[in-house]
Amino acid sequence: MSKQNKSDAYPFASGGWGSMKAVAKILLQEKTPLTDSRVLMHQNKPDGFMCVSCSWAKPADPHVFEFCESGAKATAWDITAKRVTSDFFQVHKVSELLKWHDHDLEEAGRLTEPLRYDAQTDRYVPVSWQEAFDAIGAELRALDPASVVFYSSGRASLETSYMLQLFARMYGNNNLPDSSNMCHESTAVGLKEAIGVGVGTITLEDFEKTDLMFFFGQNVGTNSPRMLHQLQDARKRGVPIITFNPLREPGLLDFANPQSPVQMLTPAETQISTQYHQVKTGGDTAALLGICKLVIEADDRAVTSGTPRVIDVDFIRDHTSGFDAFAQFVREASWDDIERVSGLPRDALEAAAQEYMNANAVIAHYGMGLTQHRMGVQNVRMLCNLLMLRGNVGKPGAGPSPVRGHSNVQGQRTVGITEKPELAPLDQLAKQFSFEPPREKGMNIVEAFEALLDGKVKAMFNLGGNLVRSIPDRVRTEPAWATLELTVNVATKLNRSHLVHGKRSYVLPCLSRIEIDRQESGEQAVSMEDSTACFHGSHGVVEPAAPTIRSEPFIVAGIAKATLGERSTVDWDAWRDDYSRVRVEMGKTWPEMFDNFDARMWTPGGVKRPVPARERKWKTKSGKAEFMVPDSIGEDPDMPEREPGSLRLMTLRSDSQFNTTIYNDDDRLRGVKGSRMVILMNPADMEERGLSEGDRIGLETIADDGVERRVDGFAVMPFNVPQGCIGGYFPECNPLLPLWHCAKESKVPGAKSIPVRVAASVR
Ligand SMILES: Nc1nc2c(c(=O)[nH]1)N[C@H]1C(S)=C(S)[C@@H](COP(=O)(O)OP(=O)(O)OC[C@H]3O[C@@H](n4cnc5c(=O)[nH]c(N)nc54)[C@H](O)[C@@H]3O)O[C@H]1N2
Ligand SMILES: Nc1nc2c(c(=O)[nH]1)N[C@H]1C(S)=C(S)[C@@H](COP(=O)(O)OP(=O)(O)OC[C@H]3O[C@@H](n4cnc5c(=O)[nH]c(N)nc54)[C@H](O)[C@@H]3O)O[C@H]1N2
Ligand SMILES: [Mo]
Repeated sequence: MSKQNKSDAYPFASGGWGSMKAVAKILLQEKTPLTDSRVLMHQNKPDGFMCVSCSWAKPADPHVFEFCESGAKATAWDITAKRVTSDFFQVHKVSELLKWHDHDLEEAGRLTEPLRYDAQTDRYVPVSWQEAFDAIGAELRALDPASVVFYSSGRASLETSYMLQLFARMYGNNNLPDSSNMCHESTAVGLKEAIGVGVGTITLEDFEKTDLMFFFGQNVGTNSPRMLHQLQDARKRGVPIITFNPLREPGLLDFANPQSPVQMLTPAETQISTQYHQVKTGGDTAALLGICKLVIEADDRAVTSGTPRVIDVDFIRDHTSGFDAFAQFVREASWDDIERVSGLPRDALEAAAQEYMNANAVIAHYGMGLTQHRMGVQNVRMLCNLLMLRGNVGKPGAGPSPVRGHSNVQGQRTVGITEKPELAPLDQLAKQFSFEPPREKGMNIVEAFEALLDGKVKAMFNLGGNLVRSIPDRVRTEPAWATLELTVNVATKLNRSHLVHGKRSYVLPCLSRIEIDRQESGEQAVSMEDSTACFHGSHGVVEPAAPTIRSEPFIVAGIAKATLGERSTVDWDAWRDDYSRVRVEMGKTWPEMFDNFDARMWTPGGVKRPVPARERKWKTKSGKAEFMVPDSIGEDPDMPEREPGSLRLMTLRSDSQFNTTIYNDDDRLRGVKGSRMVILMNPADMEERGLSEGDRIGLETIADDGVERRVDGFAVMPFNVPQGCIGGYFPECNPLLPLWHCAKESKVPGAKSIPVRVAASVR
């Protein structure tokens, strides 16, 4: 862990002076009084609030300023001085607001009053909380529970999530998708199959014990910048970092630590990646296979020559199954295929394999570059194959490290937000709350939208999120959203999904976690789970944006009570008044995780959730960690190289956005300024198409389902990216992503490999 000098005077971490300027700019833009920068002091501290941006671990011994540029922006965005009151809707009709840019909608400020859509005037009009709850309750009672979906976006606390899953199940369905369905569900499925638990196994302590780290498809500088501190410390110890990423991401190359005055004043940046391999998008299974092949062949030679073995023979014998079939497959794999699909020459993979074989404890970090593919689950399993070859699971300094997205997305799954009944403790819930929970599988997010397109989904309850923008296939899904009978959105800020409303629609403004939450029993705290499976308490530090805003538990309790009435044995009012009562129930449902949680939730560094694979206990079908033989080495079934000139589009985040929340149009780290409508392209691909920098192009999806998917108006920008691969921004590119182009086992949309062609170009 980092041993920074606590008196270091530089408040804005994550990447040098540019980062500090960006933070100052957004504090000014949001008119947050400068004193509010003191709010940032409470961010990610054991006695403060947990950042609303990413879910990276919170150290027990935090820095003075345990936040980064991205986290500071997210905080400023929530505690903005700007407000959207009901007067705003007197001025702006919904049809007018539909023409606004995503940025401008959220930039208008915090929502302050509960709102109901009024079709006659085409406006949102104020409604009292009780009226809203009663009306929503009546609507839900009138609908078939099978036709209602409860989406969670990943920010809501463990307490709110526990309440929501119980409400949905008492109401009558398991339709509880969350944002991980578009994100790390490939991890939940892949790691569960491989090592018996759907979360990563490392904690911050492992950073101090590791001798090598891999980075597959995760953009740490933008999406989890606080992690750069641990990476920098490891680098100072001489730990190599080997990165696989099609783009040369500045945040993965160097890091200037703004908490270190010396670094800020001199150009003494730390080199983050010691090897950087620009794998082709979708080529990771092939690259991993190449490294596995080199390891297994080195081991074969060791057997022949009688030298020490290269693979961890004891681990493989005692703890795994399926090794022989995997080794056979690996030995037979051809270098031609590996090099063609990965886009990497053999000697590059040899350099990576050599480091891997020299290291005793290896961590593999990864993100959307592995999971958001048709082969997303297979990518995750190949990564496990590589780790397992040398026993790199369940020992200090080693293990898979999925870097999760939303600040409580992992925790929501932990407390029962899941459409998969087998992952929820239904028997226990039945006993604890005297009801019969539904046993049929619910819908994940892709299935929910397929059903919506088929007219089978009638209502969507959204605990955060902006699905109209975040989901694939906007050309089809956005019009379908407008056919819903009922949309209920619990939100902090206005977004497009509130405007493309259902026939009846409610927008319910909720507190941000940064705000003080006062209920009958006093100020309330909530809790979340970070990326390393540690739970943390969090309480707000600023006054609510308006006295009419309610907390998420308040809103869920209100709707649950109004919908379920006598049917429910839960005293929803009591839960609303005192969240520790919810934690007591969580403790009854999962004593191993939440027993006596109220007393433990403020533990510095968090409460470690039991993760059996950390102890080499494998909750898989065979009771062992499982090797997997890949179906193919990563050729995308939707993307055979069938059309000359076809390109693979990866949709990316900039450093000025949080998912569909756009802070501004710049991407400082990648050097993009003033527009998000850009396509990053290899200069040779540009030349082949007669394109020069700044030329305008349209992109068209290559698919034969008769749907035209096309977006125009992109400017081409030359970029260091492999030929055949291009990058664009999410959510602007979402109309190009077909709903069915998703991983078959996890249904995570293949947002990192959309087959496209350049449709038109204008100079
Ligand atoms: N500031 C900020 N922080 C965030 C978010 C945000 O929007 N803004 N979003 C949050 C959420 S919900 C999530 S899920 C995470 C997402 O964080 P990441 O997992 O980092 O996701 P992306 O930004 O989509 O980009 C992933 C990286 O994968 C690379 N990549 C693309 N295709 C491939 C491939 O085929 N192989 C490999 N090896 N690499 C590839 C891209 O070049 C990019 O660097 O961040 C969270 N944190
Ligand atoms: N093409 C493409 N598509 C993608 C991705 C990609 O990389 N490429 N990434 C996918 C991923 S990883 C994810 S996680 C999804 C995200 O998809 P979503 O969950 O749909 O979207 P967000 O942008 O995270 O949600 C933003 C909205 O949440 C609301 N909000 C903010 N804070 C709070 C809060 O504290 N409480 C409540 N109730 N509401 C709040 C605000 O109103 C805000 O407008 O998008 C996915 N879609
Ligand atoms: Mo995500």
